[in-house]
Amino acid sequence: MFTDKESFKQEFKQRLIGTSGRQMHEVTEDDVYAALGSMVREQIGQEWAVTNRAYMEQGERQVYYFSMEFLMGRLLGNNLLNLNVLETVREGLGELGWDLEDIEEYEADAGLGNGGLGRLAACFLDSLASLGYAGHGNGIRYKYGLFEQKIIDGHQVELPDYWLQKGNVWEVRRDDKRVNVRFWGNVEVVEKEDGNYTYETKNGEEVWAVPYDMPVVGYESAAVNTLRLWSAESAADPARGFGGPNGNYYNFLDYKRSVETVSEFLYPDDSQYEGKLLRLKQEYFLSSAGVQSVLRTFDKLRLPYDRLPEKVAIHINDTHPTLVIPELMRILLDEKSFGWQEAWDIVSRVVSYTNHTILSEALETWPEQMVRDLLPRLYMIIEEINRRFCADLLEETPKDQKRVSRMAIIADGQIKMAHLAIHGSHSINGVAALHTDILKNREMKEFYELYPERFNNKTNGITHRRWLMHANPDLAGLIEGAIGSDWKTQPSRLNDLLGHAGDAVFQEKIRAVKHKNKERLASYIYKKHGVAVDTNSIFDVQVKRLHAYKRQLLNALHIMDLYNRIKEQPSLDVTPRTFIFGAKAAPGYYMAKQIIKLINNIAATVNNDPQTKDRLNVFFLENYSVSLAEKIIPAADVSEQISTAGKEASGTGNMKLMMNGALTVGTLDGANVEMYESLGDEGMYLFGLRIEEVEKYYREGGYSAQDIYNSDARVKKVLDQLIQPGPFCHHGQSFDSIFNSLIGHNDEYFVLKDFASYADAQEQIGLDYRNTKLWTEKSILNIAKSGRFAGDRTINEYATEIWGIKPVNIGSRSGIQGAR
Ligand code: GPQ
Repeated sequence: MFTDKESFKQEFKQRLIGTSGRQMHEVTEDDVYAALGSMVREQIGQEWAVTNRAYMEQGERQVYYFSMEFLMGRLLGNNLLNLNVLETVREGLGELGWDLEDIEEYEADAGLGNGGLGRLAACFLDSLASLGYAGHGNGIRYKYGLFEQKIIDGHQVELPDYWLQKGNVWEVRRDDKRVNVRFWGNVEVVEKEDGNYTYETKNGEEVWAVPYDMPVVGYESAAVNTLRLWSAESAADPARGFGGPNGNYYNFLDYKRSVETVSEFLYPDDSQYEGKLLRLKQEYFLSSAGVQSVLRTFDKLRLPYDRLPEKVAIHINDTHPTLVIPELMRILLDEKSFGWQEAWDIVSRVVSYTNHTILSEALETWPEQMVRDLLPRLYMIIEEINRRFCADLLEETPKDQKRVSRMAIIADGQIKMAHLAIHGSHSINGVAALHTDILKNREMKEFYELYPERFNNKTNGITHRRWLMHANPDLAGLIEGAIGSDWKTQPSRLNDLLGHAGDAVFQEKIRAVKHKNKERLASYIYKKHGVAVDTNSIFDVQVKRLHAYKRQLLNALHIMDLYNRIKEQPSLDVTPRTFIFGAKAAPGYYMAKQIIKLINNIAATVNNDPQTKDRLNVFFLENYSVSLAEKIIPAADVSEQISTAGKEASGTGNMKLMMNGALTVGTLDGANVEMYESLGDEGMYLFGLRIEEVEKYYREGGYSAQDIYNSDARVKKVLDQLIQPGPFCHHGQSFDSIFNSLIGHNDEYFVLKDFASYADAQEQIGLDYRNTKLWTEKSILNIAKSGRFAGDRTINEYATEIWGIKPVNIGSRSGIQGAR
């Protein structure tokens, strides 16, 4: 491996020719990416082996983070950063004539997740490795990641995301670690060698789970952890002919294809439950393959299984992998001969669970019959878990059969996965203080009363390495110049910036960095939309999944109102603003797709109207993804975090934008509440109903949206524009369904109720932005206070309070210049 720039260049040139089979003057940027990737990957491989040996030898507890989603994004830049060779490589490549940033664009975004939940998993992996914890990811290697979004005529169109097309330099297929997963079939009682009886599932469909491992490199730590992603393949068993049930070649091809669908694609729904059989198959596939592989690793320690909890922690990211609970029970009961109580004790000491939402439409419940057919043995076990649980509940409160029915794991023909997850775990956590309060005191109140010691809060956090150091290197450099580099390993030290908040010279530099980032984004927008954006305008950003509760609609209606006001009074003094949206809608979510269309109609009008285009611009940037987020977030002045209070469990984009110096306009929802604790009114623009008010309206059957429509002329005008020909409905279009959700269905998300207060906050923002000194001070305050929302803080809390693990001593990273 190279130790400095010259040796890098030397080695790289050789490798480039070697891997591409071309002469230097013939190579493409694709070739450069491939060569650099393989070179980095090889270096990581050395350290990976060292880490794995250290973990084995030290034999400490290891954590396995089970998640249906890992939204990793690109890895080249991050791996270079964490290996501490980013600058060396950037300079070396530059001298050879390539720009590292351009080369990074050749990597496909690993979009194996929908949004916050999947990206959180990716941030956690980064913190685990960087802090030196033995913590690994366990997920599915979807052949197709989250769909690619195209905007055609203002509408979202979905295209498949075949991210593996050009291969994936980071992964290693491990055939020796393959396990088998069985679906369907019938459960038989069989006699064991020792004369006892056990259960075995016969027939059915056997699927190979083949792991592809990806290294997860820590920053300034020698740890290289593993993200293990499972791929489904058909068991082409020669003893059974072609493996298919009917042993004929054509049948075999059908069979192979049907088996492979298990890991074919990621379900594109975010916080929305889809009760599809294939999704259940995916969940069991991940749970079973993951558990089997964890146990294989444990087997190497040659310890009895009652010591499993000392060595293994399995964390489930929401309820999607809850089947690890009955699956581990199955193995302990049927294969390891444990009695029920002993097995249950082991399982619940191993498993812990994070809840990510209280939205009822997101809570998973699987039809009993579907589970019984697909997973007959697991169904028996879940039934028994439920039987015992209900019996215990009834013993506690013999007169309260209703409580038992409410809390039961199986009720009304449905299996409630959250109930199973809570009952089978030793820890249940929410993802922000407010969210955990709601879990304890409302949604899961009776479970909290039953198991108070299990419930705890772990406010989310994000990796400052990707979201600040890598995405915004100029800001990182500026911070380093002001306060040194301790914050890179102790992000809470960002707080030291407070001493510079009032420093005029520092402020000027902060503004210059923001401006440069805005120019970069502006040139991206110019490439995509052909519009030259005014980089002195406020860059007002709302980037997140499209959901009614996140209220992109509130933002859109406000822009329509601004437009109307300028049209009515052309001399109106509004601070020029560029509204930037990025959002994918679930393909079947009609209302969300209508809102995308509406935003694009608004854009077409305000960007082209000579009276508004110098003051109002709107861009819906297509295909929001991790790599696009890395371009947008550093350029943001304003961060829109405007969900209906009580609906957003935490939010994590709010933290990324804060860390990059954007000021938040937001409701007291999710982690905004904790941001506000740190920032106060000087650092943040609060508006809207508080959760108590929202709850009160819900209890009392809502407020009257119609009243606001009748009494607020501005609101009335905007709403009428949704359904009448005019600036936002062209060629006979009409946004009836949006109008109806507000007026017909009485505005479930309080968009109209919060409109006036939102418009006021936005007006204040416009005024404050003109006071550059004040604004910059607020921006620095945000950066300084963002250390609290670094994932390292979160992961340290999980490690000590949930998993009971300490960093592993691996030794030092060697061979690389500057590495410690
Ligand atoms: N979240 Cl249940 C998702 O992104 N997908 C999901 O399926 C569920 C939750 C989000 C949640 O909406 C955000 O508020 C959180 O910040 C995020 O999970 C991470 O906890």
